[in-house]
Amino acid sequence: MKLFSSVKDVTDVNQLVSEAIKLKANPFADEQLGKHKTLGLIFLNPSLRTRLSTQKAAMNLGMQVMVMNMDKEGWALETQDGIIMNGTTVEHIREAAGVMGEYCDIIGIRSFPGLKDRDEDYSELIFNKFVQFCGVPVVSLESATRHPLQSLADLITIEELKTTAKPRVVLTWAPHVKPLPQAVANSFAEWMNKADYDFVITHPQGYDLAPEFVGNAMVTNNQDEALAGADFVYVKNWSSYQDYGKILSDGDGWMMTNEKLKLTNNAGVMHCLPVRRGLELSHEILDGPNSLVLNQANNRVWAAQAVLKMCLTHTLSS
Ligand code: AN0
Ligand code: CP
Repeated sequence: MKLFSSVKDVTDVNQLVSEAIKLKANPFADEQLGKHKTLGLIFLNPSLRTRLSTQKAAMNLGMQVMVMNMDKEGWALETQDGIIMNGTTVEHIREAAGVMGEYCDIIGIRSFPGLKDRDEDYSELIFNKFVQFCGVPVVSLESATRHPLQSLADLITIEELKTTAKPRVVLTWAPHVKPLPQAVANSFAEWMNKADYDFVITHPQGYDLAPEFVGNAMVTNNQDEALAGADFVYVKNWSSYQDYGKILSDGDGWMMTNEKLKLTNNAGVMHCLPVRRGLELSHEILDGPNSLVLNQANNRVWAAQAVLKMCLTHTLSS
């Protein structure tokens, strides 16, 4: 089955980035490709960017789009196999995914982790069941452990703006009031490791990401050391992987500010959004010349368009 959930699902990442940049210059070049094809976007969690950018990308390719807010408008989904459904769930994911596959040529699905059971979250239960039972290509709109369309947009943004072949890219943890998934950070790390940059991850103790995502990145608990000479700083909160789903401290002093920007090589500052102003990132950075958050949001369209084009032309590797 064809799917896009990880950098590993892409045969040639450089080619995918070039494709996205080409589509950005000429958005309607393939407007016949998706004619009479339907994209179904299924959301089990909220979204602004993913929903609109993927919809826009599909429209640029001439596709029809159906959006379903499953969490609010669908039947309560059962995901466990073999159980007697005499509780609150109404419809099993086997039937729900199968039915949607009947109506759609490509399905995109967003399903956040529960942040209670690490093994269940990291087994990608819901995403994988959709892949198994819907019978059409599936694109992750952020799953329990990854957010590949975001990471591709982030990679495009860095490729467009880098001034050296191997920029120093720093992923820094930031404070937040709610326990958030590790998905954006995991995925960013996975794509950065693939890109052969000078990639550094910094976070307080207890926030190490899963080793399979850290890869060969340099990891330090000293944020100042990480930021020294950075060309790009990617700011993101995540909850603990070790003490799964927990917030371990208030993260005082970890917010990215103009003062910290002085340590960098006048770095571009990135965030996937939505961002908590004055908590994760300072107002001055978000409103200042170093912020790349709108460049990233813009590139979500071209990332999605390149991936949908890949699905339509059957060039996904897995
Ligand atoms: C989500 C997360 O951190 O995974 C979605 C980010 C795109 N963020 C929040 O829930 C704030
Ligand atoms: N960055 C991102 O995925 O935003 P949404 O959650 O609003 O889709």
